Amino acid sequence: MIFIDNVVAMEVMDSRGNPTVKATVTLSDGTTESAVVPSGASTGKREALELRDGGTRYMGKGVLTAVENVNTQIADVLMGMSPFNQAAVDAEMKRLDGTENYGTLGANAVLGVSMAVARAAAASLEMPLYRYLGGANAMVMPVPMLNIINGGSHADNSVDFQEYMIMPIGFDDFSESLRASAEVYHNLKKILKDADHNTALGDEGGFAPDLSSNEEPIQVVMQAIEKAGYVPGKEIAIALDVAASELVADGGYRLDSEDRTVTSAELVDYYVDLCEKYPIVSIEDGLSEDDWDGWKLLTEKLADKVHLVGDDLFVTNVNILNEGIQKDIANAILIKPNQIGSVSETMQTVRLAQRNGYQCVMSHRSGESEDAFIADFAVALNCGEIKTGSTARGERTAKYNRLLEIENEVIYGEYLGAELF
Ligand code: 2PG
Ligand code: MG
Repeated sequence: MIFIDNVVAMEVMDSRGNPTVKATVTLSDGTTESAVVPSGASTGKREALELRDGGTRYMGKGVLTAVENVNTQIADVLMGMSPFNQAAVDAEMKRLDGTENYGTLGANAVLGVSMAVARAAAASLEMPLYRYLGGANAMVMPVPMLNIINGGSHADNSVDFQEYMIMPIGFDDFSESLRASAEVYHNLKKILKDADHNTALGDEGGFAPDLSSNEEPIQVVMQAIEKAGYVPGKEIAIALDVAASELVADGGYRLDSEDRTVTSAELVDYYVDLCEKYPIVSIEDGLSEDDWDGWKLLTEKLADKVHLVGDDLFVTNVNILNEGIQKDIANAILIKPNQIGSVSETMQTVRLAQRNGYQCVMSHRSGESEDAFIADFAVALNCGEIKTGSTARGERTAKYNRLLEIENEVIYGEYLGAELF
């Protein structure tokens, strides 16, 4: 019988120059696989704990304690276990931690090991990761959401909304969708350059120009879609991540670039107006994680035509999602494994979402690495959508490039495109 023979971790660098955990698992048959944990900037309050060392080293962001937790406590309990029972491995780490949010070991320690175990199991069986995790029925190639204008806490510009994304929905397959998206990206760069805007990139590979309202980026993206020769709304649609939890101030939502503070109801009206003017098919975190009344209003007004995605709102947590389902809040969920801490718990949340008709969007974090685990994971869970940045910066393209490989292997695969809406 093949068993987990060794578990070790080390501190490596993420895409923002902060340290993160890389875990490596070795099996008794000699298989060795690793995984690197991502890290967010606009994090939800109820996310699992990301354990940082504090002190002066790396401005307090070191992860040597998390690394040590892997090398000692986690390694101790996992060694000898089968790598082919992911749930048992994850449950064992949960038991060892003893808290709801991985407050003892750190979700960064646990997730790294959880992902590395899945990878090692797949490699030992000579299966691609998406096939191991998803089985014979893992066939859906996700529609990408490409964040081509970055704002909010991902860029030092004036734009309040965090992400302006394009969704190539009018194409037959993933690779054509990616090509069209890259063309829009290049046209956007030209438009910005011609208008004397800065074309430096934000954390997720999108541009980060100073624009004078939160609507102007949408107009610029519309121009870029057209300039690239595509029909907005039909071939390429628009998605937003407002990350509204970051805008809460003065008893409302502060829109600095527009020099005004608005109520939930006013913000919802703003979205309704934007959705009438532009082909917006998805709005993530339109309201803050604490504003469930606002979310209810947003859901009532827009759920029949737009995906309303809960990120900070649900933090990939099965219990919070369940509360949302009961209260009829949102109709889609962002799936970030590090918000909840293990592969099995992420899958549990996706199952609940899918049973209840909530669209799942597999997602990167703004702090990433070359690890493309989420590309395989999106296909494994037939998510249908993936958000992993623009077509620039290696940590973002690693995921798209992995999806291109997967697309070549998946026979009888589907690319849902406009069918999603
Ligand atoms: C988000 C993410 C990813 P962060 O808000 O959806 O784009 O950002 O990782 O900073 O939370
Ligand atoms: Mg978000």
